[in-house]
Amino acid sequence: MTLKKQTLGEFIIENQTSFKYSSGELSSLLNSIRLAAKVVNHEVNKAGLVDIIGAVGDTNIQGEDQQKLDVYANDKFIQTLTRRNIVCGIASEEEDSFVAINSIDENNQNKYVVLIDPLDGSSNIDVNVSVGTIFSIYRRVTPTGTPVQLKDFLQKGSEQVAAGYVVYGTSTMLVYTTGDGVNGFTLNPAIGTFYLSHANMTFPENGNIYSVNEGNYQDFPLGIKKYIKYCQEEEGERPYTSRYIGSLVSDFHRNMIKGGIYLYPKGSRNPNGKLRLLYECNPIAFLAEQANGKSSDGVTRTMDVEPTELHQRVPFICGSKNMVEKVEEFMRKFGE
Ligand code: AHM
Ligand code: MG
Repeated sequence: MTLKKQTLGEFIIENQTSFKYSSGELSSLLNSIRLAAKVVNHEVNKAGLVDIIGAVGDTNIQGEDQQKLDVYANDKFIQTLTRRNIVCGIASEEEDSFVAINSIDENNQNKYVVLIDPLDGSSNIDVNVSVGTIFSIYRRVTPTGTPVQLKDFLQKGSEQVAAGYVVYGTSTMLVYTTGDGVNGFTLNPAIGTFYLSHANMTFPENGNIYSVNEGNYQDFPLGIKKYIKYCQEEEGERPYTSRYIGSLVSDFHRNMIKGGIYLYPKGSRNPNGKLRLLYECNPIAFLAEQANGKSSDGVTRTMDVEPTELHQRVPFICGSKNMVEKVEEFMRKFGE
């Protein structure tokens, strides 16, 4: 007997009641992200056709301007969430400031804000390597019907109500959490439907993969340098395998399935690391913790960091629990 696969749409509806603030609003929001993801996926899949359909700045056969894919993805996610009128504000890695959506209208009772990195790892597009979208959802802290404010976005990661990513890889997957575990859905491109393919995803407690841009080695704090050497030593399960795609979602996705750790530490060139707390680190940290993994800057839990600005960067170490704890041990011992 073959079991009927559950679609993402069915899953969202069936799990709506288990969500503590259930009002259907979060379900509509997740459905909009699902829709925008399909549209962006379609465009990402055409990326290699640039010589045929035209380069950035050209006008295509339908008379539309060709956009850079990260700009396209940003527009699509913002448009979809705005037109359906289901959030009161959006902040994006691609925008200088947040976008308020009819939040001044007292009839607008939308209580969620979305923070998004519409196309992360976009330097990989030109070479046909996976990229991703990362999203993070919070309840606004200011009253509904009043203008949305910066403080609605500057919330600690521990306040997230949902987070997830879409990975545009050999297959396209949407992976998300609403604080009740992590589930992954794979897109069947022939019919444009996401199906539950990875139920209840969890990190193995230990792993043997480390993902870091070792080109920055000289720049790293001593604790991180010592940890990298530890990964390379021959003892027990070690040396570990090095795997670095340079696309956070893909590196994280692989590590969650196989067991591993991702590191983007600080360095003299990037004094706070490279990755953005609100658009990249917090949503990935929420997924990691929901999947029995761990995330910190080497000392402090990522989701406990108090945000001070929208585009804030933090060092980011995330993955299998025991591996992250080992890095923290090295940081305590050797520090800078
Ligand atoms: P982006 O937001 O400009 O795409 O940068 C984020 C990406 C991550 O996906 C990836 O892990 C990292 O930058 C790679 O950086 P580097 O090339 O410095 O190793
Ligand atoms: Mg990014």
